[in-house]
Amino acid sequence: MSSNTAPAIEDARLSKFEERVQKGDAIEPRDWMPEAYRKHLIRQISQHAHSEVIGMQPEGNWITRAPSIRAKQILLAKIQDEGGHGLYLYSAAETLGISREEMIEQLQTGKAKYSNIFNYPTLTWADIGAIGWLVDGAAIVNQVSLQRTSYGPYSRAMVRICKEESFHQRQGYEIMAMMMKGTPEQREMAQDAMNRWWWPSLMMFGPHDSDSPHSSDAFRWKIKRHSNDELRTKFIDKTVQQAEVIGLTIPDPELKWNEATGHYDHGEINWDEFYRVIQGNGQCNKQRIAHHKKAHNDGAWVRAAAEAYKVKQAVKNN
Ligand code: FAQ
Repeated sequence: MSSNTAPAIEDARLSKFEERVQKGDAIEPRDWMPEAYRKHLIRQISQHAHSEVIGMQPEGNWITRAPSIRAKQILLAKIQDEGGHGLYLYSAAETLGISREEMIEQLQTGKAKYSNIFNYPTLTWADIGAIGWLVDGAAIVNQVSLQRTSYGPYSRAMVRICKEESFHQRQGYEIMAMMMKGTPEQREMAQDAMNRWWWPSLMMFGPHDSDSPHSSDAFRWKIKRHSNDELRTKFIDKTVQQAEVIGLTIPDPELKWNEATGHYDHGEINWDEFYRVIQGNGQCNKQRIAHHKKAHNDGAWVRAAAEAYKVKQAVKNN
């Protein structure tokens, strides 16, 4: 092979890859892909997986205090689903050549992020309603769009996850609707949860498009199909109506229907708070990671037993 053949082959592979992406083909683990595409996906999918797993903690806080056996069963099932979503997503990321151990290490050392939203405390039962309704509601809007993302394993994981998320969103809305039909104290509790979770939910979609460094690659490679701001607007439009139906007030005095755009205009998001939280300095970041480390260490014997079983089976089959 001459010295200039390698770059020529590389260029040909890149053109073929970009052509396939433009055509809407799914890229699969064994297909050639540019290194930057692989890295971009590992970052996004692993952060997504970490969010699902860390996201079990704020809700787990209420399992023992759920107000009825029905509510407890539903909450348990939901939290188990989130753990399952984490597993699909870690598996999807592993197909890109990173191990589970590396991803966990990146989470625990702060190299990998997880969603801003899970660094806020769950103070009352209404927070469980607000998480299901607003947080899962925001997650669905983002994930429905990701069902058509270009990487096959990620897109297929999203299809399955979205089915479960829509049940989660309804369970949250049901809690809020029931509380709004309750006593004045219950209504106040629901409104208080709404006030605390609204703005962090809007932050889940990420910075404005003009401040989103990863968006241009994400669009070029069809990893993202809609922008951060487009998805945020979609979420606001549908959630405002749901809030009105049950009598909750959106805590944004600047929220206003805009006839010309056909969407709601909203007040400015507190981006200082967003960056503070995602850089590790939110109310619960340290607690979340400490808890993750403890659970991971406590589970070391399970991993060792599974590994020993795998070795035993391999010996038996040889
Ligand atoms: N939180 O250039 P962009 C769920 C970071 S699902 C923390 O716009 P990108 C279900 C971003 O990583 C929730 N960090 O980035 C559930 C980057 O920093 P980096 C999780 C954020 O990737 C419900 C920097 O800011 N869903 O929770 C956030 O193009 C209830 C610049 O941002 C997903 O992960 C944020 N919100 O767009 C579970 C969806 N936003 O990496 C339990 C998949 C941005 O350079 C209970 N992810 N950053 O250090 C995505 O769609 C995208 O990654 C975005 C960000 C839209 C989140």
